[in-house]
Amino acid sequence: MGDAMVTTEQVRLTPDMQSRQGAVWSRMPCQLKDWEMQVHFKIHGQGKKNLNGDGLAIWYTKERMQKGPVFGNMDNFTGLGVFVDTYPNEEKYLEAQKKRYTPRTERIFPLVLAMVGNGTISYDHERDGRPTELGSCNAMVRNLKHDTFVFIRYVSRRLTVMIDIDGQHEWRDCLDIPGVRLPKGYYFGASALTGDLTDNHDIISMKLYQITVLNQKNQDDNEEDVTIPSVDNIELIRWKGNEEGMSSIAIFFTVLFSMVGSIFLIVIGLVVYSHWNETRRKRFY
Ligand SMILES: [Ca+2]
Repeated sequence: MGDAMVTTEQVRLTPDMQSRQGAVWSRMPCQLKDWEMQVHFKIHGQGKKNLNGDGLAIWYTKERMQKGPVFGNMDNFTGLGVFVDTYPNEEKYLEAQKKRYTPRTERIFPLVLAMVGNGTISYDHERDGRPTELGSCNAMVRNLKHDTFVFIRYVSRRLTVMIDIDGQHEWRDCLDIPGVRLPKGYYFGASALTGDLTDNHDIISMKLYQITVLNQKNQDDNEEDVTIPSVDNIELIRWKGNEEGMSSIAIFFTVLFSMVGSIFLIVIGLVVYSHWNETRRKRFY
């Protein structure tokens, strides 16, 4: 869909041109409980370091074929997104805000990041998804001569992402998160987006493997089916903008209590003043 071009060698999600977005989606929902997805991709373009973007995303979501701002896919998605983010928006965002805010963890770009959405959570593009990040790692993936792969494994509710980008045919750990609950019957997809900054975002192959886990049958039978994506021990927060600032409700109550407090003080003041006036009058006459 979108600006994606299908050739015999690859699906070019976006060409190395501004303001493009494209995607490919599976037609069939995935009914596997445990699976592995191996994605062979290539990101390359004319842009010099830090002047290219924005990256591509691999999806396992309830929704499919919905254009939007999250690497060419819709925001508030339901399911899993694994992003290969090639442009550090947060750096520029903090510079522009003139904030002397130092992020807790330094992140080096290009960045591979995983996010789980439950349909109400927004991806914060300005901050490269930091508020909703489950895990991430650095991956120097641009303009390489050798093949580059990202590997997503979802087995026994454990999400593991590995990368093979050094041309050594070795998987390198990127992130590993237990307790990830993803329903069956979602769709696989890949999408990419360019803005002012550009790159060719190519998908060469996506290979899905069913994984069979032994000795887990009894345990699985006791677990009820997952209907909404979630991650154990992590609250998938709804992102509302400035995390240092006050929310509108907080501002409302602050103003309300300030007003009530001021009126209370004025009333007390008036009572004390009239009482003092009276006693003074009594003293003089
Ligand atoms: Ca970014």
